This record gives sequence, C-alpha cells and structure tokens, in this order.
Amino acid sequence: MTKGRFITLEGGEGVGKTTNLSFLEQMLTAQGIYVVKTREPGGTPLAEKIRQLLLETHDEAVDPMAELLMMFAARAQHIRHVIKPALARGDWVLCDRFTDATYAYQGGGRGMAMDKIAWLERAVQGDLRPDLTLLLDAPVQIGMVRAKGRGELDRFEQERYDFFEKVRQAYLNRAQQQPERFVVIDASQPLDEVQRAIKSRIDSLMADG
Ligand code: Z5A
Repeated sequence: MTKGRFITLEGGEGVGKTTNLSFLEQMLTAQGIYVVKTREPGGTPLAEKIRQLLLETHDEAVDPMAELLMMFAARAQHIRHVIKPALARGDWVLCDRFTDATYAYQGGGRGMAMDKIAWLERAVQGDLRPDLTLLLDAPVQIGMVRAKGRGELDRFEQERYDFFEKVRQAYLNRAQQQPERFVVIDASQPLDEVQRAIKSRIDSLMADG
C-alpha cells in the first residue's frame, strides 16, 4: 500500500483553488493514485449543512467565536468521516481549504486570537496536519474580478476589500513561518504557468517517496 498524502490548496477568493484541485486530481489519477477530492467547510453531509449556515446571510450578526466554532465543528466531522479513513487506506486527500483558512479568515480577517485557533486546532486535529500546502497567492483585486462572474455573493464575499487584504497577509505570514510545508505560487500568472509550478512541486513530493 502506498503512503497516503494530505495536500491542501489555500488562498483568497477566486485565486483558482477549485480549478487547480481538479487539475491535480487528474494528474494524480493518471499516475494510478487513488485520490479523494474534498473541501472545507464541508466534505460530509453534516459538514455541508454547517457550510450552508456559514455562507448564507442571516438577520442576526454572526458572532466571530460562533463562526470559528462552526468551522471546527465541520472540520471534526470531515476529519473523522473522510480525511482519516482516506489516509488510512493509503489514498491521497486533496482538500480545497483547511485550517490555514481559519488562521487567515477568522484570525487575520476577523481578528480572533491566533492562540485560540491553535488550541482548537490541537483539540480537533491532534497531530493531523497537511503534508503539503499550495498557497495560491494573487493581489486581492485579481481574485475579486475572477470570482465576480458567479452571481450572488455569499456572506464572506460581501466583506470589504481590507478584510481580504488582512486574509492575504495572514496566509503569507503562515507560509513564511512554515516554509517546509508551504509552497507559495503566484496565482496572477496565466493558468498554464500556475499548473506548471504545481506539477513541479508534486513531482518532487513523489520523488521524495
Ligand atoms: N472559510 C473560512 O472563513 N474559514 C475556514 O476555516 C474555511 C473557509 C475552511 C468558502 O470558501 C468560504 O469559507 C471562503 C472562506 C471561508 N470565503 N471566501 N471568500 P470557498 O473556497 O468555497 O470560496 P472561495 O474562496 O470564494 O472559492 P472560489 O471563489 O470558488 O475561488 P477559487 O476556487 O479559488 O477559484 P476558481 O473557481 O478555481 O477560479 C475562479 C475563476 O478564475 C474561474 O473562472 C477560473 O477559470 C479563473 N481562473 C483560475 N485561475 C486562473 C488564472 N491563473 N488565470 C486566469 N483565470 C483563472
């Protein structure tokens, strides 16, 4: 049995996570690797219901702590029912966002204390961390223009420009703090350049065994 790998794609809205996750899935599947493609918040029926609650707008203001706890509630379901079983089978898990998004959005964007997030991370995940995180980085304006074509904006997409600047900076800070896990890819490049960079990093991960 091959060793399962846990790969996450991160970045602000519209940077190309979903597009490149599918690219990665095709690339790995063509090499005979079993892949589980999933996303956060979500990935199980219950976690997808929590996602819906998180993304829709409400008449009452959403308390940042309530938002943070809902992210981790969804994550606990996802880890138990999808991520851990897949890794135990030797599959590769490709996840559209994971806990780095919580540090970036709830920590950077909303201003929640990073040590509270770290406490929840340990409580919910134990030792589970991604083997590799591809951070697709682009100026906020570029992602916003790319994402705009999709119609109605969800609760996060309605945030102001400076919220997304803080999110971007928090992601870049995490990448700088954990260079052994993160690869920062310039997502403002044409898609084929982005995918060349992703392929090159995955090739070296596979060569490492
Ligand atoms: N959230 C949180 O707050 N805390 C957490 O812990 C977690 C999440 C896990 C939902 O995430 C929200 O949850 C998210 C943060 C919060 N809110 N926001 N914002 P989501 O992942 O579902 O939402 P998203 O970031 O808005 O994803 P997205 O808009 O679907 O973007 P994307 O997946 O990165 O982009 P895409 O759909 O692949 O590409 C967008 C368009 O750009 C598309 O037409 C592509 O063809 C095009 N594209 C992609 N790459 C390129 C390049 N290189 N050149 C030109 N065009 C490109």
